[in-house]
Amino acid sequence: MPEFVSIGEVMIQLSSLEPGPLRHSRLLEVRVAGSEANMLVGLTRLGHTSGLMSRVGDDEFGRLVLRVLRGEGVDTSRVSIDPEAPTGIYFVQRHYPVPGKSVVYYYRHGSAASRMGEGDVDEEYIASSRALILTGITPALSGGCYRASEKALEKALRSGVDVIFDTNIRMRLWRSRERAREGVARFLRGPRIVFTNDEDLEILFPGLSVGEAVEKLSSLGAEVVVVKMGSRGAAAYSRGRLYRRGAFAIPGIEDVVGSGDAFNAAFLASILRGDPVEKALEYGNAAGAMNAAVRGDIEALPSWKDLEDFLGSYGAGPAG
Ligand code: KDG
Repeated sequence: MPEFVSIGEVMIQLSSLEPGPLRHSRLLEVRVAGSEANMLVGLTRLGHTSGLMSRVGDDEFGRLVLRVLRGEGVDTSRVSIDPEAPTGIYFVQRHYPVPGKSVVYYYRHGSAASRMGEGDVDEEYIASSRALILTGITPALSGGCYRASEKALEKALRSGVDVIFDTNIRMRLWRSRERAREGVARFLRGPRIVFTNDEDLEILFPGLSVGEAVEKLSSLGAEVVVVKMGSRGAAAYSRGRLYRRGAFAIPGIEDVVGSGDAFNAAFLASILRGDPVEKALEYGNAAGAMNAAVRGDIEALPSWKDLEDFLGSYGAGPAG
């Protein structure tokens, strides 16, 4: 049974080769991505085992998702094929309108994964894992996906399995800040580690400063709260102490989509092998930067050797 398990949608990513508005893109690259799967692949590159609970369509894209995940060593025995709905897809517009940033356009409504429900949750799979990884994306996909995420969370907590949660608020899925706040709230109680960012904190705790929101979040029970701030680095709040590390200034950004997942995988693997929090932040920032420098979410997820090579060139990075 895998050490890390998750539930979520894996999609086909169609990413524009050229920067700029998608309507002018002539070439799109086909890849496979999805926040939870990105983290699982990141963890396998760092020596762990992982597995996903999901659904794909009975189509060429579903077969591609399965082939890529299997090729990366992710257990797909809990991914089922839905003959009645397609595999979701999304497009990535790069460097426009804000240079250095990407915009995503989803075509996932009614997709196979969005039709998941409580029956897609394998409780034994969760109970025998080391940690369950959840994000705020899956509960936003549909009522069934919300209930499936909730069931997975409850099973993990009852079984003494660690829960790792990334707030990952996607406004295109929740549609209003209120719905996002209410939908994500259920998942903030119980995780041992919560990943978030300053924009999500503003949605979850309106009117509070980042510091106040982090304290509020950790008062709900998380041992470690990590705030990812992109080009401003990352901070972690643990046992009443705040740790900060600045981001690495890389020469060129290709696509920042997926960098947060790369950060999470490296941070987690580092913390779990007993590194101090500052070191885990350093690995997280390094993995995030390495991912942003390359198009695609999973292609540039680093091994330990890759991380050490990067840090060998860049040093530990700014203190933050
Ligand atoms: O974190 C990266 C993800 O946002 C991207 O892969 C697409 O899973 C995705 C989503 O739901 O936004």
